[in-house]
Amino acid sequence: MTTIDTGLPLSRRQGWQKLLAHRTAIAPLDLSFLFGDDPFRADHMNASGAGLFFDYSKNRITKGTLELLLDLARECRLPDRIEQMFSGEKINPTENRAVLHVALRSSREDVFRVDGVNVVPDVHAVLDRMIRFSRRIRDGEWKGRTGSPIRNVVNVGIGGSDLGPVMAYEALRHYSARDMRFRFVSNIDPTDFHEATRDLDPAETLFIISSKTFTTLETMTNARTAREWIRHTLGEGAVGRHFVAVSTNTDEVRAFGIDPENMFGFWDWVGGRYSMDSAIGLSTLLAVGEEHFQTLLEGFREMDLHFRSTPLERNLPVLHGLLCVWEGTFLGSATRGVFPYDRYLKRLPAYLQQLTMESNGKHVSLDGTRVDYDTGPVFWGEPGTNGQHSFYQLIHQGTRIIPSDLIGFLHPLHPTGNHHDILIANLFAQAEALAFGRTEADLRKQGVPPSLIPHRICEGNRPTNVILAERLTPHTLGTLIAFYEHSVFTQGTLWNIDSFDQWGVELGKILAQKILPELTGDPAAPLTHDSSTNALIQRYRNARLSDR
Ligand code: G6Q
Repeated sequence: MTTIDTGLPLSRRQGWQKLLAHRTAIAPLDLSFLFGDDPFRADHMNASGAGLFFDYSKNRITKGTLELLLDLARECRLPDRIEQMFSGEKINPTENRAVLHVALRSSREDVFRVDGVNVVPDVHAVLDRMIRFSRRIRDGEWKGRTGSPIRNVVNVGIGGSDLGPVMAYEALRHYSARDMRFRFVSNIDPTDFHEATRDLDPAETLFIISSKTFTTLETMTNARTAREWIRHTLGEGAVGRHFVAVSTNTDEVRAFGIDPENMFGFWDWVGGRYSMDSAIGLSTLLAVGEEHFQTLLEGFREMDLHFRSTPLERNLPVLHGLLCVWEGTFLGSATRGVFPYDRYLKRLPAYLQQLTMESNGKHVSLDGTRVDYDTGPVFWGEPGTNGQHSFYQLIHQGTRIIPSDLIGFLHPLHPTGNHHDILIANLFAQAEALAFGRTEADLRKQGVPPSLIPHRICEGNRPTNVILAERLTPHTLGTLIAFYEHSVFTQGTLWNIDSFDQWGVELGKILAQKILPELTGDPAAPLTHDSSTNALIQRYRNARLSDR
């Protein structure tokens, strides 16, 4: 296994000690004070790049905090680590893999090497095939078994093979083929398959079986159900016209009955949660067409270039990542919110939840020692204005601090009366209210009865980042996703962890394989789990018996 020398863990670095001391020194300074003290704070605490504007002035930081965080990033050799990623070094040591999702959005002239071999020609060969296939589907040239064109596309996949496609489809719906229907089946719960297909005509339906390994239990179970659904109505020979695969596993794809000619490949240097711009994005391409898909890739690429070439102090993903480490590890915020002020981004929080938590939910550093600091926080969110009428209460007045990203667009996709003005007024107002709150003095001036004053005080000092772009386009979506990908990498580098493996999801899968036959086999067979698991299994066995 290739190991990467990443040096000392965070807590043994000089920079860490300095930040701890600094944290104590600035603790009394809240955001009201910091803004009062420096009327130009917003002017120097923002950065722009790849079409995004990033206002980070409403974080609990001073200029000094930022300098110390940047020093720490240098001490953790962040610039070297960035170069290692772009150079195809095996920076995922526990799986002995390069991490080269940046090659997926390369231009044809770029060179990205893995084990000395330039992977860019392969990336473009797959992309070209995807584009040719999408033309045939969208133009109605590809016919189903009965001669009907394909009008329904169902992506079957889970985790990284589902969340990106769903999120991108929702985000780019405005740009999608409105005469086609796109559905996504991920859950093993049969309801998922039933609801996704109940009103579809099999003769017009294409299934994309998206699975890097082509062995994932949920996906393969759903894929077999889909195959039966097609065979049942269209006959044995229909599978070839109604199924394509996105995978790295040709043998399993063939064994399933899909011609490898209709398989779109990717590579082990693409992690599932970093794969939405690989062939896993086939449903996105079918939905938005090649021009928009290319623009999406360009957006990713622009942010990649920004990340690779911009000095740390002006580098958006680096700044965001450092602030996440500051808020989470140094100031102890256990969760982080992301609140897009755009309905099309309704699945972005779920997508980012996997990206951030599967990447940085790690308890050992790269050399296998237990870390003695907190790593990735719980990441969660919802579209903003809906959240304002529910859980924002806790963010304003709860006892826990929840740093948040508020994402908005300067121009609406559907200009309608003053809707967009109200939407954006709400975004800005929330950031202001969270930062500066409402004081006792304000409430007295307003004549609020004294008994109500404590209930109505908002203490403020709640940190937010505001991320703005011109308009939600495929390009913007690409830059936004790459921004978060590289922020995650920045955080993982400071924490000295492997952001690209996911061993934690393995144990539950293994146990499920053990429990499944215990549920369905001899109902009297003895059970050897803990007393709780035994009792739950027994309860389910009894329910199955009563169903007979
Ligand atoms: C992502 C993870 C995981 C993976 C799914 C699906 O980084 O590896 O979410 O994407 O388990 O795996 P397959 O694509 O192999 O079915």
